[in-house]
Amino acid sequence: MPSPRIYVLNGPNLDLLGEREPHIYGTQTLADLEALCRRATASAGVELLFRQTAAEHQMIEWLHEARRAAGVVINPAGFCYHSVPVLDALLACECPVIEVHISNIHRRAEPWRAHSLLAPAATGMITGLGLDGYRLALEHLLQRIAGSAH
Ligand code: CA2
Repeated sequence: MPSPRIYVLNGPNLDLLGEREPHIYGTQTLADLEALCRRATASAGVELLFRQTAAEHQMIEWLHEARRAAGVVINPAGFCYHSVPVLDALLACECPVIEVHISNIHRRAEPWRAHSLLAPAATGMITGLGLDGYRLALEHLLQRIAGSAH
């Protein structure tokens, strides 16, 4: 049997993690985030696909690929404020989807950041816990996978 697949998908500008706005997004880089996600899943017998893109079509293709995966963790970044195509791709996912934001989108200086267009397509959302939000999302997915195995 192939290992269950978990996708961790990151949207536009998250490749700048650790380089700018450390007071909001911290000092760790995208590579550090990938390492954290790999550590979180290392002994669980799952395949982790960790990706980042600024291209909407690419994100949609990855979501199509992930439709029947074991789970998706997505930080859609700016896509969550305007992308109906990403929303539709998320709605087509048959697996649990956890939307993660590093910052607390409800506490940001710009009130518009609080409203994610994608939230109705998510199983749950973690916002404001920094990179730890990804670890918690992965832990949750691993528990669901373990629970569905018996
Ligand atoms: O808090 C988050 O994770 C966000 O999804 C990040 C998005 C922002 O538009 C959302 O409101 C909240 C922006 C990502 C920009 O990422 C940067 C990271 C480091 C330095 C500069 C930008």
